[in-house]
Amino acid sequence: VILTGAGISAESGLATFRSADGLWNNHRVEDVATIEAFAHNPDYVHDFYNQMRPELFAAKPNPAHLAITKLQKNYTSPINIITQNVDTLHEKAGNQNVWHIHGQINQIVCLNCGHIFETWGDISDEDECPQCNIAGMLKPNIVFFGENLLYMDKVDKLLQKCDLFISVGTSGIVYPAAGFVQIAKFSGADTIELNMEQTSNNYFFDRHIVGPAGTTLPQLIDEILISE
Ligand code: BV8
Repeated sequence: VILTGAGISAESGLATFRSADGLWNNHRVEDVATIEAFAHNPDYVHDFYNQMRPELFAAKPNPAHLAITKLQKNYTSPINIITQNVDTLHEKAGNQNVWHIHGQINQIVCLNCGHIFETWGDISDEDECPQCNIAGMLKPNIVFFGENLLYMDKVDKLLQKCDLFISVGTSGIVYPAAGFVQIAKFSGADTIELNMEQTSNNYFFDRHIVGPAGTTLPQLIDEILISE
């Protein structure tokens, strides 16, 4: 299992969440990525994601994403990617078995009928659902703080039978994703963390590889494939 966070997309030019000023794309996360913020001011939150969509649409995968495709093509056991990222760089790199536990920027969900559809365009509070035609109930299919994660039953199964857990570019702050390494460890997996620094989760990682993922992940994957 490979768990990825915003750090794997940093070398593709996308902002991470916990940059120095604590802001994210010049906004406080609490103002744009909580279910309360969305309920209170849906247009403000729609605008935030509408502005982000073109940048993520244009973003290109970097060597870290591409190395995962190489691993999936050459490794005998199945490799699953659990990503906290809402960008589609794993898919653009040709990665398979990608699970977006925090949702995706190019998906919209209707809170009236549950229909999920794809778009890279703008969404507003007036738009109608293409399935039930009710207006004003569309939300980015992104898991806000206070919402349950997606695919958690699949994630639980993957972590229970995981024998190698690699965490790439996540600060280990946001739960429950930050607790996945613990479940993998207790299931007997070897655990490796790739980050620019050691994170707060260091107790559960057997190995820390410090450096940019665009360099460290291809190197680790070559090491794994040679020992295959
Ligand atoms: C839930 C959507 C159950 C927006 C996101 C108090 C204590 C503990 C937990 C909580 C608490 N209060 C509330 C909670 C729960 C809360 C939580 O964990 N809060 C934290 C902040 C304390 N979690 C939730 O609400 C989750 N839901 O628990 O549901 C529930 C349900 C109902 C009622 C009750 C309970 C929902 C969490 C999902 C929230 N949505 N995103 C969007 O993405 O548009 S989270 C957001 O943070 C992103 O998804 C992001 O991916 C995620 C994690 O951040 P990272 O990916 O790690 O990014 P970050 O910038 O932090 O770090 C980047 C790392 O990369 C750094 O370490 C850096 O060193 C490294 N790096 C940088 N460059 C590179 C690099 N590494 C390698 N190479 C590089 N080049």
